[in-house]
Amino acid sequence: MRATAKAQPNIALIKYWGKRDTPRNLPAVGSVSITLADLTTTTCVDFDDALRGDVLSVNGVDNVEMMPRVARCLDTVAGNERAYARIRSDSNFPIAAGLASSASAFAALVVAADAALGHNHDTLYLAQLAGRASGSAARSLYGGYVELSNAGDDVALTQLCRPEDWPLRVVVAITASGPKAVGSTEAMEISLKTSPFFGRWVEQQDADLADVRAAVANKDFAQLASIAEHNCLKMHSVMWGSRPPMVYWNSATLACMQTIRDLQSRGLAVFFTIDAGPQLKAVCEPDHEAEVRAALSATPGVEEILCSGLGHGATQLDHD
Ligand code: 2P0
Repeated sequence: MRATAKAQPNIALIKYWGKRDTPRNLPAVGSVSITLADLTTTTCVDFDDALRGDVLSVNGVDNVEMMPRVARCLDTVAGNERAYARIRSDSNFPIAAGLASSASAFAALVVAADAALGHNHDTLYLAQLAGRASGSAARSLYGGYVELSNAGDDVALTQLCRPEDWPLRVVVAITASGPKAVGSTEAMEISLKTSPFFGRWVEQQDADLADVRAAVANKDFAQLASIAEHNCLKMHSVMWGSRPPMVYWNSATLACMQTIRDLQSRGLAVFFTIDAGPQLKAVCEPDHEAEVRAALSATPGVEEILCSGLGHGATQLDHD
């Protein structure tokens, strides 16, 4: 009972920050993301009755730290009476550094586990299961421009636009490659409990979602840029206003923001977004990618640049 699946991380343009139901890991707000093409996580799940416990390796190294979360996710797919599994997960980009590695990891895990069991559940159901493990992972089941909405007592997902219908490019400036100080799950809880801006953040999200939906429908880059930057900076304002404050940026993150502002003032179609980590993600029209890449590479403190197009949702690769 073994299968392999591949999934890509996604970058939120309208952010998920905060939960309305912590035990079920349901988000407080809807979100919109773009699924990447070139950053991938490949996960093999092998359920084996001979095993005496689950075994996880991440990028070739045994990992016990992630095991409880991975085991809980497998329980939701296979049930509590399941056989133990050997799980091997490999990513071609830095993990746990604000590059949404948990999104691609749990999307690939759910698809591989479902395929190994021969269940063939539909994409929405698998997305809902992936979202239980990591809210953003639900979006990586779908490709292109993806909206996650709160629907009844669960989430619903919609592909707003296929990747090939608006093939923007993403240039990621890595400014620090270590793991982040405070994980997203804990940071969201702190924001909800302590940030004076959290309530306003939730109240305003539907308007931002409507604006980004319209921008994507019209392929209006300027509108997308304006609303995505606004939403990103509001999310970070919520974090900065928390107690203790959560500041994920470093000086290079700010330098990269200035680089994007300079490019914008010269008329380039580019905008930035930043998640729960110090990396800056620049989204641009394909004609401007080389210039964006060069400018970010030359920005002090940038350690590495990754580029990606937009891709499709998680897919099963093979099955024994
Ligand atoms: C997002 N982030 O929409 C936002 C923006 C980070 C900043 O979703 O607690 O790892 O596992 O559901 O999915 C990161 O949060 O959080 C995230 P959990 P997750 O992409």
